[in-house]
Formats: sequence, structure tokens, C-alpha cells
Amino acid sequence: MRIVKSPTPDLFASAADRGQRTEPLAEGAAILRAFAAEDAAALMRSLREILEAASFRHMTTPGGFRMSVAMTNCGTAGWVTDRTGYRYDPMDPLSGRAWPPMPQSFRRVAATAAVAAGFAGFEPDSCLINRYDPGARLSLHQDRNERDYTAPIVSVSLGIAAVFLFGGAKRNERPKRVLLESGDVVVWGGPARLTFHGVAPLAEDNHPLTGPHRINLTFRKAL
Ligand code: MD6
Ligand code: FE
Repeated sequence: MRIVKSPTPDLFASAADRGQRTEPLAEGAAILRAFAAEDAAALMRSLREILEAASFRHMTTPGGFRMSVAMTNCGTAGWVTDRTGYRYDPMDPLSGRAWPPMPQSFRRVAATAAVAAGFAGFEPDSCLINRYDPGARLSLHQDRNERDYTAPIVSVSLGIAAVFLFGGAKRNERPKRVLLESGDVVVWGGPARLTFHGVAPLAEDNHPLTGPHRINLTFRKAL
């Protein structure tokens, strides 16, 4: 049902109403505004358990640079980078153990967001968890370490808002700039799967859910 001129639309938003806040970014890419807003606190509780086994760390790029974004993973395989390159690894190099399993709450938000964006049957096996501190940024890149590009990527933003940079198929295309707020979900697949994208330096701010940080959960089918 479409509610027109509701004074408090989000308070009563059903799944269908949330679908009305879909913003197309490109063919195959969309922002689902506030899609995960109601799940945000539960996602953060699950994250705290993950961090007890696999804490945030600043990884090193193959070129030898320390990433400003702190990362960890859950799921069957985790995205890692070190001097030898980028890869999905079934083991956490820091602990020498498997990554923590992907919580049901993570799995559900990823699968339902994929459906809402037109990608039914998404079963992520990997979730890269990013923590942005003030000033942290992610330069333009493509996500291309996954085995098969037919699955989309689902990205959940929590805490402090950030400017997401959304470019084109080539690095030199000038990116669009879109603000991602807590609970926003970006889904990315099909013809947009290899789009260059990044995150502008995080502003100093404070959010009730995350304090001075932005958290991003990026779900992939890696293997
Ligand atoms: C971030 N996201 O939002 C970083 N990748 O913190 C990504 O790198 C990303 O949001 C692929 C698809 C969606 C994304
Ligand atoms: Fe990415």
C-alpha cells in the first residue's frame, strides 16, 4: 500500500514501503534507503561477538601501504590483503583460525536486500566488515577478487554517514557522490558489478550506534 503524505512514514514502513525508497544509481545498482535501519542495533550486537574472535586490523596493500580503513570478516572466506596480494582466505591470518561464522541476522538482511533490488537467490559466503575512523577513506577500486561476477554485492552502512563515490567501468570516469546514512543498503550487480567506487574521507562526528565510526558490511559470494 502506498501511503501518501504520511507525517511519519518511516515509523510504519513495511517492506513494500521501504521499496519505494529505492534510488537507482545505474543499471544494476541501487540504494535502498533505510532498508536495514530497524536491524541496525541487532547487527551491531552480532558484530561485537564477531570482534571477540576476529578483531579489526589495518591491512597492508601489495604496494606496502597501510589501509586507513580497519577490516575484519565473517563467513566461509574473508577478504585479505598483504604484501603478496589480495585474496579470499578461509583463515584469519591474525588468529590462524577460521573466520567467525556469518550470523543469521547478517545473512537475512543481505538476502532480503538483494531480492528488493532484483537479485533473487543471493547466498553470501563472505562478509567484509569495514570500520572507518575520522579521516579514513577508500580509494576508487573494483571488487574483482570474487570467483563469479553473476552474484551481486550487498553493502550495509551503519553509524556515521559517509560520501560514497560511484564511478563507471573505467577508473577515469568522474564519480557521482552520494551520502550513505546509517541503515542505507547499496546493491550492486549485473552490468554494474565491476563499477569503480570508493568512500571519501570520513568526517568527525558522533553516532549513537557507533560513536566516532562508520561501519560497513559488504556481503559477497566469494567462492
Ligand atoms: C564502503 N564499500 O562502503 C565500501 N564495494 O565502506 C565498498 O567497497 C563496496 O559499498 C562493492 C559494492 C558496494 C560497496
Ligand atoms: Fe568495494
